[in-house]
Amino acid sequence: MNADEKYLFDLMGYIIIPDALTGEEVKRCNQAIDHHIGQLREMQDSLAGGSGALAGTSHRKDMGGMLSWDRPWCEPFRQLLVHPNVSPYLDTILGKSYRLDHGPSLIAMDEGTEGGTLHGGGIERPNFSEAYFFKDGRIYCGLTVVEFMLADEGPGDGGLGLIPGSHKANLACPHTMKLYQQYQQYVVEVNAKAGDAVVFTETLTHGTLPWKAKHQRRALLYKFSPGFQAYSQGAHQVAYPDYIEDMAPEERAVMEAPHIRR
Ligand SMILES: O=C(O)CCC(=O)C(=O)O
Repeated sequence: MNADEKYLFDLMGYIIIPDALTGEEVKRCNQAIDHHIGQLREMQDSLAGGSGALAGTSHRKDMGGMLSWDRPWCEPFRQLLVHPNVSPYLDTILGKSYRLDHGPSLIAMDEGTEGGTLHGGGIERPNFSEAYFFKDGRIYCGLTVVEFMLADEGPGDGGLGLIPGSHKANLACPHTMKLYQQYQQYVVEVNAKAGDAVVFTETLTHGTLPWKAKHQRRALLYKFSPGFQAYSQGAHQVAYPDYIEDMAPEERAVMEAPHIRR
């Protein structure tokens, strides 16, 4: 990650890495997804928050579990955890020894699929797991998304939308803006090609614009955290020692693996 890219990420809260993946890598991911297409599920609930500007004729489709698929299907997804075109960005943003917090998950949208409300950002950062600040020449960032595009997202298609700079916002985003009903000119529709990767801090206000293109949207999301902290429990199945059972609930709470407490 060079000095210009660092400046842009700090300024805007996101950066696009063009051609992060080769055409062959994109093809291998898409073939593996096609092989498991029966696992793609349309969401039961709407993400549009009742907004007419985000409404559509169907809900978003999701799929997960790629890292546990049989070989060779899992392989392209495992390689993305440490991809040489992407890890240097995560090393800079999260520090070396970053960890997979959760994911990967696929977002798939067919023509007419509704969007999802904008969320996160500014004062909505609930705690340090999603913090963003800059100190002594270094970026300090909590939960960070790498969104690998497995299909083109061109102008007017919809898809990933975000408010540049909102990771530093000090005031709440207007509700009508989160619903994409007002101030649409300040919401950037991210345009990227299959193979590009968009890296953004989860504190950036972001969401999904209704999908208008004829082809299926496919975006693959990995969510990373610095190695020392967690937003979720990640892949860890923590085997607690037996004596935990004998502890008072408040004592037990202190023993838990790093994860977001709700
Ligand atoms: O559609 C997108 O790419 C954004 C997804 C999103 O908002 C999220 O995963 O929190």
